Amino acid sequence: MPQTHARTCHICEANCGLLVEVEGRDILSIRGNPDHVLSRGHICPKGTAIADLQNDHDRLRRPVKKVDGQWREISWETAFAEIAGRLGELKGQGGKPAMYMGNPSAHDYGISTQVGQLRRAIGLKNIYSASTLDQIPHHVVQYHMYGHVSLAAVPDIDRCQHLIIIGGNPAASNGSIWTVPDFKKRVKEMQARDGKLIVVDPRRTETAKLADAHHFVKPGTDTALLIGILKSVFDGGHVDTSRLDDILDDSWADIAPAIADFDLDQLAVHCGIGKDVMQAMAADLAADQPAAIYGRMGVSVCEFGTLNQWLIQVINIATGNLDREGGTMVPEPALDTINLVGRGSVRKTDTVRGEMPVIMGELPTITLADEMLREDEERIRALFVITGNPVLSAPDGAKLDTALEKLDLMVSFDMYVTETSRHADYILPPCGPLEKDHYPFFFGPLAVRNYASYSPAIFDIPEGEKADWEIIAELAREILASDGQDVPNIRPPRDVLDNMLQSSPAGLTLEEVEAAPNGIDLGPLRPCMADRLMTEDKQIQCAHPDFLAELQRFSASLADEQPDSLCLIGRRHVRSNNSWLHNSKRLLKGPERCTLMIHPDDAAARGLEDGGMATVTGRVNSVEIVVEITDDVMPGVVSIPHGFGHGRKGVGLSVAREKPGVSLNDLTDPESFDPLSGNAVLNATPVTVEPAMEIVAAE
Ligand SMILES: Nc1nc2c(c(=O)[nH]1)N[C@H]1C(S)=C(S)[C@@H](COP(=O)(O)OP(=O)(O)OC[C@H]3O[C@@H](n4cnc5c(=O)[nH]c(N)nc54)[C@H](O)[C@@H]3O)O[C@H]1N2
Ligand SMILES: Nc1nc2c(c(=O)[nH]1)N[C@H]1C(S)=C(S)[C@@H](COP(=O)(O)OP(=O)(O)OC[C@H]3O[C@@H](n4cnc5c(=O)[nH]c(N)nc54)[C@H](O)[C@@H]3O)O[C@H]1N2
Ligand code: SF4
Ligand SMILES: [Mo]
Repeated sequence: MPQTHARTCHICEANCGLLVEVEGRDILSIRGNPDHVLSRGHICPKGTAIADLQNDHDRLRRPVKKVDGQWREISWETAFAEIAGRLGELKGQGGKPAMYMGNPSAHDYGISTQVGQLRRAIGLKNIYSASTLDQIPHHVVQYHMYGHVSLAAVPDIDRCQHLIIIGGNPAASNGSIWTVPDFKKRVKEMQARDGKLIVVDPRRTETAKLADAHHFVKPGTDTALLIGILKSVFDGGHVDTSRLDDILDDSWADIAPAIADFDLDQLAVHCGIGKDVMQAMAADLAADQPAAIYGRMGVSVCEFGTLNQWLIQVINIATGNLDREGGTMVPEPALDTINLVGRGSVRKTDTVRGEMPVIMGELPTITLADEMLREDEERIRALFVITGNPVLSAPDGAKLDTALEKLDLMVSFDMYVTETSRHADYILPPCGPLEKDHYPFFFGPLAVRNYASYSPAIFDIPEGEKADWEIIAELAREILASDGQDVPNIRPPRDVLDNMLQSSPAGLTLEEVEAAPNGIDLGPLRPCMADRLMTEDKQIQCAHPDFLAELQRFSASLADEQPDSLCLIGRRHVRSNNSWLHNSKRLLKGPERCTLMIHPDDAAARGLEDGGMATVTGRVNSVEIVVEITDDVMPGVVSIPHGFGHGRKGVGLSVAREKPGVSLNDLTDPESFDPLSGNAVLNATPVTVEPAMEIVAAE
C-alpha cells in the first residue's frame, strides 16, 4: 500500500514542506505540501530529485579506504580504529590536524549535535568551513551591532511594500540568511498590494526579471551605492529613528559625519548607478510605508563584504525599517539558538598569511591550502572534511588539489568520491537522505514566519549503514578511547533537540512538534529587538570603530584605478546546488548550464561566437568553456556558475561526468579577501577572455 509522508526538504535554506509517497522502499512521487505552514506547497526540482540521491548507484554504502590508489570497502570498526590510530601517531609526532565543515552539515541538525565532541577529541579549537566562503560578514556585523553572531533581522516580505535586493537571487537560490520558500509567489502578492521589488545585480537574474526595477551594478562596487543611499537618507532629511531611539547607542551620532565627505557623483561613477537612483532609493525606503533593503552573496563575498552588510543594517535603521512590521525583524522561532548558545566571538589569529580574523572559531578558508603547503611544524598534516567539497567551492581549487595530496591523513565524510574526497585516505559515507530525520535548526531562526517543523526518517537505515551523526559520534569515541581519555555517552540528536525546544521561549516538546506533520505556525514576525539585544548595555552598537575605519579604507580605495579587464561573477541555477546534485539525471537535463555568459558587445570585440569555446584566464589559472552570448549580463561582466568541474581524474560521479563543466574556483583568487571577516572574494575576479585555440587536425 502506498503511504504518504510529510517531510521537510533538507537541500536548501527554504526548507520546503514535501509530500513523499512511498511503497515499501520505492519512492513513487515527491511533491510540494500545500498544507505546510511555511512553504504553502512550494517545491523546486531539487526537492523531487531527493529520490535520485536516495537511489543513486554511485552513492557509497560502506566506508572505503584507499589502498594502492584503489578504493577498498572496509568495516566501520576497522575504519574508526585505523583513523584513530593514524591520528594518534601523527599527533604524537607533533602533526597538526584540521577540519573543514561544508554546507550540507548546516542542513543536518544531527551533525550539529555531535561535531563538537569530534572537534574536542581531535583537539581542534578552530575550524575551516563554508561560512568563510559565504556569510561570515553577517556574523561580524551582528556580533558588534546586536551582541550575538546569530541575531539576524530578515525582511518581512509578507508585509513589506518596498524591497530592495542587492546581490541576491532568491528566485533561483530560494533565499539565504532568509528562509523564504515560495519567494516568487510572495513577490507577486507584494506587487498585488502595490508593493515594489527593486533588484541591484550585474546580471538580469531570475529575481531581476520579477522586479519592478533592475539596476546593473559594476561587480565589487556596491559599497559606493550603499554609502550613496545612506548619504541621501541623511542629506534628504529622511532619517526617522523614532521607533528605535531607546535602543540606539551614542555612536549613532558618529555615522553622519563619517560619510559626510563622500561625493555622490564620485560614488555614482564608481558603481555605475546614478545619484538620482540613489536618492530615489533613499526616499522610497524612508517613505511612509514599511520597506527593507537586503543583501546577500553578491555583497558578502567581496573585499568590503563586512562594510556592506553593516551599511545595509544602518540604512534599515536610518529609514526606520529595522524591527518594524514589514521591514526587517529578528525571528522568534520554536528552537531559539540565540539564547541557547554563546554570543560567539570575533578575534584575530596568526596564520601562514599573517594575522587573520577568526569569527566564531572559523578560520578563513582562503588560507587552508597554504596551511597544508607550509613547510614548518605548523603545517596541517591531517584533515577531516565533513560534508564539503572545497576543491570546487574554495578559491584556487587546483592549489587545493595539490595541497590535499601532501596530507598524511585525510578523512572525508561524504557519500561520493568527489573532486575533494578522491584525495582522502578514508571516505565515511552516511545513509540515504530519507533515512535521516530533519529539523531546520539553523534556518527556523531566519524564517519569514515563526514556526517549527520536524520530520522523522521515512525509511529505516539499512543494515551496515549509519547516519552522519552516528559516524561522527562513534569516531569521536574511538579517538578518545585510543588516546586513553574518558569516553562520554552519546546523546542522541533527538534528545538534544527535545531539550533545546523545551528550553526555548515557545516551550514546545519534540513530541508536540512531531505530532504536527505540516509544522506548527507560531505567527508572523514581531518587533522584538529591545528584548533580544545581547550587547552589554542592551543597545544597538551603531558604529563599531572597525566599521568606521573600513569606511576610510574604502574612501581611499576610490582613488585606485579600476582595471579595464573583464569582471568575472558566479551564478546559481534552480536545478543545481553548490558542487553537488549534478549526479541526478533529472536535474542535469536541459541545455548546458556551465557556460560563460558574456555581453554581445564584449563577445564581438573578442571574436567570440555563441556556442564556441573561450579561454578564460585569471591570475591563478585558466579554463576553457562554452560561450553563451546574452545581454542579461552587463557589458564588462562575464559569469560562470560555481560547483562544476567534475572532469577531474578519479571522480566517481558517473552522471555528473557526462556534463563535467569547469570550475569557477579554478579562476577565483585566494589572495583577495575581506579583512574584517576573512571572507573569500568570489566575485569581480579580473579575467581576460579570448577564443580558445582550435586544434587543427594534421593532414
Ligand atoms: N565561486 C564561488 N564559489 C562558491 C560560492 C559562490 O557563490 N561562488 N558559494 C559558496 C557557498 S555560499 C557555499 S555554502 C560553498 C559550499 O561549498 P561546500 O561547503 O564545499 O559544500 P557543497 O558544495 O554543498 O558540498 C557538498 C558535498 O557534501 C556532500 N554531501 C551532501 N549531503 C551530504 C550529507 O548529508 N552528508 C555527507 N556526509 N555529505 C553530504 C556532497 O556529496 C558533496 O561532496 O561554496 C562556496 N563557493
Ligand atoms: N538553486 C540553488 N539554490 C541555492 C544554492 C545553489 O547552489 N543553487 N546555494 C545555496 C547557498 S549555499 C547559498 S549561500 C545561497 C545564496 O543565495 P543568493 O545570494 O541569493 O544566491 P546567488 O545566486 O549567489 O546570488 C548572488 C547574486 O549576486 C550577484 N552578484 C555578483 N557579484 C555582485 C556584485 O558585486 N554586486 C551585486 N550587487 N551583485 C552581485 C550575482 O549575479 C547573483 O545574482 O543559495 C542557496 N540556494
Ligand atoms: S526550494 Fe530548497 S527546500 Fe524547497 S524544494 Fe527546492 S531545494 Fe528543497
Ligand atoms: Mo552558502
